[in-house]
Amino acid sequence: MEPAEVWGERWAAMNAPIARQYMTAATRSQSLVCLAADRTKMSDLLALVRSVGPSLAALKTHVDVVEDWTKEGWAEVRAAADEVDLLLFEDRKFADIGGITQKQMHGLYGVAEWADLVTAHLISGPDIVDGCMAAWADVGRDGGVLLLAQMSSRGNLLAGPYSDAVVAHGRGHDGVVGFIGNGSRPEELRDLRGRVGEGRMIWTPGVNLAVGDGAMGQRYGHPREAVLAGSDAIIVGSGIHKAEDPVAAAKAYAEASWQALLERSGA
Ligand code: 5BU
Repeated sequence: MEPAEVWGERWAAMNAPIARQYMTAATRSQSLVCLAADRTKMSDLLALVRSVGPSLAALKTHVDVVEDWTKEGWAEVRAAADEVDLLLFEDRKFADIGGITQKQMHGLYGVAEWADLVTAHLISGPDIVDGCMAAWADVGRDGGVLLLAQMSSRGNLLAGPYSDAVVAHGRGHDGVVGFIGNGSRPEELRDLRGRVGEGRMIWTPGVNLAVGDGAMGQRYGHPREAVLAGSDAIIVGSGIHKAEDPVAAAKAYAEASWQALLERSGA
C-alpha cells in the first residue's frame, strides 16, 4: 500500500520531510505505534527496541531517566532506530524561554544531535519552537516539534483557551509538525482534531488495550478509538514493555492501530 492511500488528506496536507518519513515508516510496518521505551538501563532499553522494532513506527525516549547513559551507548539506540527507519522522539517537554531551550537541546545529552522530534509546552510563549529549530540548525539537522495541546494525566491544565492558543500558534509555525493529544478521551481528541485540521499530526499517549486508570493519575483509552478520533500515532509504554511478551504485545498494538487507520481512511 502507498502512504498517500492510507493517510489520505493528512499525506496531501503535510509535506514536511519529518511527517512524510513517519507516515512512510508507519505504512511500511503497518503500525502506528510509537514505543515509549521507558527503561532505566541502557542494555534493557536497547534489547527492548531491538526486539519490538519491526512492529513500530517511531521510538520515544526520556533520555534523563536512563541511569547508566553514555554517549556511545546512545549511538547504539540511534542505530537501532535507523535500522528499521524509525524517527527518534525525545519527550523532553521543554518549557523555558527560547534561548535556554536552544541550550538545553545541546547540553549534556546533545538532544539536537540525535532526536528527530521533541515535545514542548507553549506556556513560555512561541519562541520556544524557534529555540528548538535553532538548535537543530546549529548541528545541521532537521527536526520537528510536537506541542502539548492536551495531556493524558488526570487533572492536567491543558484545556480551554490555553489549548486553543497552542493549536492556533502551532498551525502557523513550520517547525511544529504536530500536537500531543489525549489518547484516553476520544471525545477530547475528536475536538482537538477539529481545531487542528488536516495539516498537522496528532500523537497520543494514554493508550492501552486495557482501558481504564493507570498508575499515578495516568488514564488509558483504546488504540482503535484514539485512531478513529484522529490520532496519527499511538504512544504506548507499559502496554508493551510491561507485557509478559513484549513482541506479541507490540504486534497486537500495531494490528489494532493499523486496522483503525484503514477503517478511518476507507482504504
Ligand atoms: P505508559 O506506560 O503507556 O503510560 O507511558 C506513557 C508515556 O507517554 C510516558 O513516557 C509518558 O511520559 C508519556 N506521556 C504521557 O503519558 N502523557 C502525556 O500527556 C504526555 C506524555 Br505529553
